Amino acid sequence: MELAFFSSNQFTTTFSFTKCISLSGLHLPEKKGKRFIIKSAESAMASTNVLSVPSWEALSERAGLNSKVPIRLPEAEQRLFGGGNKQAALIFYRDNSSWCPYCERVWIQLEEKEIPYSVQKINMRCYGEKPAWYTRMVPSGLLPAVELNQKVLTESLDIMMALEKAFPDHRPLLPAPGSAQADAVNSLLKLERSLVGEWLRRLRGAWAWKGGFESAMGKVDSALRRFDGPYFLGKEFSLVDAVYAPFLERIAASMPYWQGLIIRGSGQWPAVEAWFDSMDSRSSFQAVKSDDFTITHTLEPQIGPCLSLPAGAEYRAMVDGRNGSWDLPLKPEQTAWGMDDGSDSMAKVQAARTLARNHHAVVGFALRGLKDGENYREAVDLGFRYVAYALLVGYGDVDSLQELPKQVAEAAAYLRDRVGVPRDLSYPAARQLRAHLHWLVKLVSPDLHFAT
Ligand SMILES: N[C@@H](CCC(=O)N[C@@H](CS)C(=O)NCC(=O)O)C(=O)O
Repeated sequence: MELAFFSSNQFTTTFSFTKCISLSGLHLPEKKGKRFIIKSAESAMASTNVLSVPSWEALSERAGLNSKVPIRLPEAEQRLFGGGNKQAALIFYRDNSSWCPYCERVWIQLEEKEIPYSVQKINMRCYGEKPAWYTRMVPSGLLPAVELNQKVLTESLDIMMALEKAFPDHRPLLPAPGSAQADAVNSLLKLERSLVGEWLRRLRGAWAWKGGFESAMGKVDSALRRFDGPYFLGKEFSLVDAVYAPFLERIAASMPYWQGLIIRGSGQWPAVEAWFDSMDSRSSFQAVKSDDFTITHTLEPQIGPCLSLPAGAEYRAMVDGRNGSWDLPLKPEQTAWGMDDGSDSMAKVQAARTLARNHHAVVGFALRGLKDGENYREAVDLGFRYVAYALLVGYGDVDSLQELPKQVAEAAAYLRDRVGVPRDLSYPAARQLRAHLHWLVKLVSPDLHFAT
């Protein structure tokens, strides 16, 4: 996975769809007076094919880019909760790919408490040096950090405790002192650390601790029953849930993928499953949570190699689209993310809208996957317009796409494998975009399903 490629340059030119022409089942509108010449890579002059497909302007209009669309939470630079004269009370420094679990727990807390904040995104080390001003401010370079009343706070748990104290008028996420719930908080936070330790040992293949992970999960499941769930401290969501969420999410995606150990849907830890269902009903968690593909493809750069067991082969095939799971039409699918029925038309519109809004950056990003990428810009641009159109109107077998150079398929596969959730899109929209890019890959170059 690479840095975010979906920048937020708006594209608002209007262009109406005109008459439709049909290409082997896919009805494509023809842009008046202009057709697109696809140039072969070897020679920019050698035009090999002529195809019609809507312009990005027309696609933008069709995707509703001219109307005001709310900014997705991962893209927001400021969260004022109600607007008006409110000002950000703090600056939240978090990683710009939305991979960091420690940032995620603070993020959930800020959203749940509705503390007005502004966001500064900082790269993780795997993307290179951090900005010097950040390491001057936070010498360890670690994320997250929060700037509150001219003080810089680090260490996610310390930040969370400080926010509870500094914003008593915002929904308290810690129980009143003296209650059984208040007494349980520290041991629950310790249990979270021990669960994460067991998970990492198991995932990295340290078999000396065999059984340790299951035992820790059993303790978490029991802890969730202590106050009758569904959350750790009972019926109400608390800071403890925000602390557990990022790692339980990563556990639920990584254990089935590498080791075939299903967390959500196996019935082995029912209180944990009920907790996930309740968390899914919260808009904070819905907006910040990731999906199986993003988690499993970004974990190794962060924690090192994971032990891949044959027991995980089937799940891996599903997550990586190797068992037909990316073929259109998408079927309902249960993953660690939850249930996605695959037919959400708004998800398709969101995916098309993001593609149309950021088409220049997206095409440029996908060209990085090619040798001499710039030579193929026009062809890749055309292929991606087909994808946007298919998302908005429907896909089909477009014979003429087979005549596109195979580099279009390579670029589409490169992009498909780097769409990040929640950074670029929500999971249902990302799933649609991946599947429609996969459709293009298969049409253009049937031998190249899994290029990257
Ligand atoms: N104990 C710290 C851990 C923070 C941490 O490890 N952050 C990681 C990201 S998940 C980090 O900033 N790593 C440096 C980097 O990759 O840039 C906390 O709870 O805040």
